[in-house]
Amino acid sequence: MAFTLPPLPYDVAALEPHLTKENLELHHGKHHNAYVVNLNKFADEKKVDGAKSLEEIIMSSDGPVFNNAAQIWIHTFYWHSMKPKGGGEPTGALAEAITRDFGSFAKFKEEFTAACVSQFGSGWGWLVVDGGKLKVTKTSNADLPMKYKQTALITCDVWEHAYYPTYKNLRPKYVEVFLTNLVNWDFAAANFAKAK
Ligand code: MN3
Repeated sequence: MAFTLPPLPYDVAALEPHLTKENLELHHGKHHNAYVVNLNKFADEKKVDGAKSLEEIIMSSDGPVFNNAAQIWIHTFYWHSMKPKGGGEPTGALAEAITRDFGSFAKFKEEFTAACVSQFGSGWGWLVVDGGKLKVTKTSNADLPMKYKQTALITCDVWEHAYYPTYKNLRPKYVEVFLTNLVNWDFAAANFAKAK
């Protein structure tokens, strides 16, 4: 059993000025890495089958094994949910589904922002596919869509460690910048294509 920290899909300074290099060094190098170190420790202690994938561990565990495995998976997913020069609007089938299920892209943005800003304490805002329909959801701590048979398209980390180094207490500003400058609609579209 030895999980390793997946590398960032871009340079640690690539999201500046929207998320600083210091912010990503801390978030990826310290927080994300700590979940990897802890999963290896707890999986060893709990004698988790070393042949299991991260997804299999997430779906079959609870307590510290679940928490650390899910945090590894979600953080890797979060890094891919952003890209340098991200933002803008999706195109093609995903754009059509957003209009179909939210009314408009502006309505989707309103719902996603509200979910991210209103999540009390630590957690995540999500765009998911649930039974063929797009939905905005939020989860607490390490809870995640796969537990509810939903397919995740994008996520925004709203744990304080995700934005404090750049935005201090201003979570709404961070969420606005996430949607305007960072969100990776190519990643969302690829996940959407696999969900259908
Ligand atoms: Mn985080």
